[in-house]
Amino acid sequence: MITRRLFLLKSGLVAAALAVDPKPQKPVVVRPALDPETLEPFVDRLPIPEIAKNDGYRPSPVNPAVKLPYYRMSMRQLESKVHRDMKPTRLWGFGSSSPGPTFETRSGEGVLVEWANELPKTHFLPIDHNIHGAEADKPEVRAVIHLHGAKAEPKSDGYPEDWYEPGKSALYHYPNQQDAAMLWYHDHTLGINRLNVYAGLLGAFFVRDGTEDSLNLPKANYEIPLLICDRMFDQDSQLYYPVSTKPGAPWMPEVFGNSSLVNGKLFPYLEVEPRKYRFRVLNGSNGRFYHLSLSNSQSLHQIGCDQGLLSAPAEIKNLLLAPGERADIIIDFSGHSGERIVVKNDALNIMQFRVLAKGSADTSSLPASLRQVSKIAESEATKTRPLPITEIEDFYGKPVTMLLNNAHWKMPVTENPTLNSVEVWELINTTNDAHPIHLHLVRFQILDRRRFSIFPYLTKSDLKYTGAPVPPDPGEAGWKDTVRADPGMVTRIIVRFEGFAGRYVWHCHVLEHEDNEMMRPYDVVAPGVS
Ligand SMILES: [Cu+2]
Repeated sequence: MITRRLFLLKSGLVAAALAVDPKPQKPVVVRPALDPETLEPFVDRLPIPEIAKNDGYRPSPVNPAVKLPYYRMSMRQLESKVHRDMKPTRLWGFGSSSPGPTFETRSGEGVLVEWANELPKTHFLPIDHNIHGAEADKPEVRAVIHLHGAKAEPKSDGYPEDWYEPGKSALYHYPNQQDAAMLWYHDHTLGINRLNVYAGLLGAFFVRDGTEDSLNLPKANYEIPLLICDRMFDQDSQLYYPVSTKPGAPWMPEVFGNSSLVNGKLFPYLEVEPRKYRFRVLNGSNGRFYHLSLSNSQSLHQIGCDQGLLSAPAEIKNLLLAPGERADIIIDFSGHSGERIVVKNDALNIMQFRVLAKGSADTSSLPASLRQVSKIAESEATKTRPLPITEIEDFYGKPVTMLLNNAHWKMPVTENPTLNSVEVWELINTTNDAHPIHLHLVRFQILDRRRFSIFPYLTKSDLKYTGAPVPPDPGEAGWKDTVRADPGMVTRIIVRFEGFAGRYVWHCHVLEHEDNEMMRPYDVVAPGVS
C-alpha cells in the first residue's frame, strides 16, 4: 500500500502536502517554490571543489616532536550561483564555497583541523524550539563539525552537544589510522543539524593508502568527487526549507527537495574523454535516497563503498545510495565519443556527461580484484543487541518522534561495547521507512537483512521471521559505516569496536529524524572499566 508519506517521498512534492494536511490550525504562508522544470538543464559546468591547503604545521597532540599539517576551516555565509538563470543563493559553506574544500590526506598521516564558526548570529532557516537541544534559550546559530567515517578520539568527533557559537572554534585531530576511503565532514549540532547541513555545511575528505595507489585506478583529472544533495528553492533563488502547519512547531518528519545540487550546481554537465573515470559519490541529502542510473543504460562498476574498496568490482546498472552513504564507481566512456549521457535519479535529471571526440590514451586499470576484505566471523561476537527502530505517530498518523532502542537522547546510555570487542547489532525496523543507521568511530560489515512480523514484535517483543536472510547487495559487501535498515526487516551488522574508548553517537542519517530523537549516545568502554 502506498501511504501518503511514501507517495510524497516518491514524488518529492512535500510542499504540496501543506495543502492537504487534515487539520490546518491557521493559514500557512507558503513561499512560491521554484519549479526546476522551468530551468534549462546542463548549462553550467560541474564545479570541482578546491583542494584544502594547510596553514602551516603544528605539534601532534600525541607526540609534540611530530609536526602535523594544520588547516583552518572557516564556516561562513556566502552567495553562490547554483544555476546560470538563477540569482545568487545564500548558503553556508567553508571558506568561500559550499561544498567546502576537499581534504587530501594519507593513511597513518594525521592532520589538525581548526573548525572556526564565522557564521552570522541569526539563522535563516526555521528553528523548531520544541526539538530537544534547540530550546529558545540556546543561541540560534551554533555549529560543531563531525568527520563522517573517521576513526577519531571522542574530543575530535564533533559530539552533538559540543557546539559553539560564532566567533569560537574547535581544534580537532584526525590521526587517519584507517584504510583509504571517502569520508565527509558536515555539521552535527544537536537539534539544528538538519538546517545547518541544508544550508550547505558539508565537504569531502579523502584518505589515501598504498593499496589504492598500487591498483592504477583512474586518478587526478580522471577522478571526480560528486557530492549530491537535494534542495528546494523559492522564486527568489533562495533555499526553501518546508515547515509544518503547526504554529510554533515547524519541524517536518522528512524533507525532500525537487532538484539536486551536484558539487553546488543544479543540473551541471561535465566534459569527459572517451576513457575510464573514477567518481566518488556522496549522498549528502537530508532525507532522499538516490537510485542513480545512466540514460544510455550502460553499466557501471562499483569498486568501493563507505569505508573503502570492495574485494572486487561489482557491475551494476543502478546505484542505490541512502543519505550518508558513499560509492566509489568507475564509468568507462570509451566507445561513447560524441554522446551525451545523463545521470538520472529514476526519471529525474541529475547531471550530464558530454563525451568528447577523443582524449589522451587511457593507461589506468579496472583490476578484477581490489583488496582483501576479511569477513568478521559471527563466532567472534561476544554480544548480540536487539535494537528496535520505532516511530511515535500523532492522531493523524503523522510521525512526531522516532526512537532507537525505545530511548530518547537524554536517557542513560544503553549501548556500551568493550573496546576491541565484536558485537552483532540487530536493527529491527518496525516503521514504514528505511532508516540509514550510522555508527561513529567504527566500520562494520552487513551480515544480512530478514523480513519479520511487526505486530507480534511490537505487542509482545516476539521476533518472528517471515522470510529467509538476504545477503548484502554486491555494492554493500565491504566495510561500511552507514547501513540501510529497510522497513519491516531486521538488518544485522557485525562491528569490532576498535580505535578509542569514550562517548560517541549512533543515529539515523535522515537528518530530520536524527534531530528529533533518532540519535543515541553510546560508550566504548576500556576493558576492566565498568
Ligand atoms: Cu530515520
